[in-house]
Amino acid sequence: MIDAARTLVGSAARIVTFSGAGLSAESGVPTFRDADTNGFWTDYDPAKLASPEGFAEDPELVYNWYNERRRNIAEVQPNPAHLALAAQPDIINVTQNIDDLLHRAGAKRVIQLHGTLATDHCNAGCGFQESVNIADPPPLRSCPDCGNRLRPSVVWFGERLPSRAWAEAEEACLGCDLLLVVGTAAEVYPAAGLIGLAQRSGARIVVVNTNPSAAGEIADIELTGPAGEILPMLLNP
Ligand code: BV8
Repeated sequence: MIDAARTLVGSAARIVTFSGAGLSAESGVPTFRDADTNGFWTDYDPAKLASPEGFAEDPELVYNWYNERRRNIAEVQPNPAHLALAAQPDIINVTQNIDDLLHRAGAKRVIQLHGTLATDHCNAGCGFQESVNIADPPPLRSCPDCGNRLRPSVVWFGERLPSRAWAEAEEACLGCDLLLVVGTAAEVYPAAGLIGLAQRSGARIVVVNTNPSAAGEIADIELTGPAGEILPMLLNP
């Protein structure tokens, strides 16, 4: 299977990757689905905390939960999967991840559909935003411009995706001839809809995942195993 996938990679002119939490798992960043194996997921329901309602109900809890995740990401390193992608400058990386590991691996073309932990912005939408030091993040605080709260610049459940990132991701998936789907359960929409969009536009689909996923049903090739082992085998010359 890996040889067949390598042949697809070799003959593809425009490769796009669509990734999720599994891409960063081997770096030591907990995913959403294996919540029972690590601290900051076990006590909380991500879908509840990662929502405007959750933030409104307990802004301190939600903001501190993101700061815990910020410190975790600051302490870990890109893994061989991030590095293998970063070594291919022509690949466009569409990711649901809010970490900066692809950027730190040197990837130049990264589209973050669900935002980033590296920035806060005004929850009231006045336009204020500022970068934060994820290694030593600031506390929950008010917007200096309008007095409302600042929040992490991530997309919460029930919120629309950033329109520019969405447009760029759609264009990339419509125009690609190979979509590598890496480390995602492919259950969160509208992001997961990009896989079907690419396929309907004629792209071949290769899935890399340690477990079966919804993407497997429409994949041309499904490679089962850790991204940190498979992507170097798939992409390195
Ligand atoms: C929207 C940022 C509408 C925040 C995230 C009911 C009510 C409200 C909404 C909905 C609803 N029903 C459906 C919806 C839509 C909802 C949705 O899809 N819900 C799902 C749960 C059914 N979507 C939304 O709400 C979206 N917005 O619809 O707005 C709208 C429209 C117009 C105008 C206004 C509003 C917004 C969704 C974005 C939510 N934000 N993240 C944060 O991180 O805190 S989603 C979150 O899930 C992350 O981004 C994560 O990446 C993403 C998806 O999860 P995965 O990446 O797939 O991670 P997961 O843990 O699930 O899986 C990991 C995979 O990796 C597994 O398959 C595993 O096997 C694999 N793996 C593990 N280790 C490895 C590996 N693979 C390879 N190698 C390894 N080593």
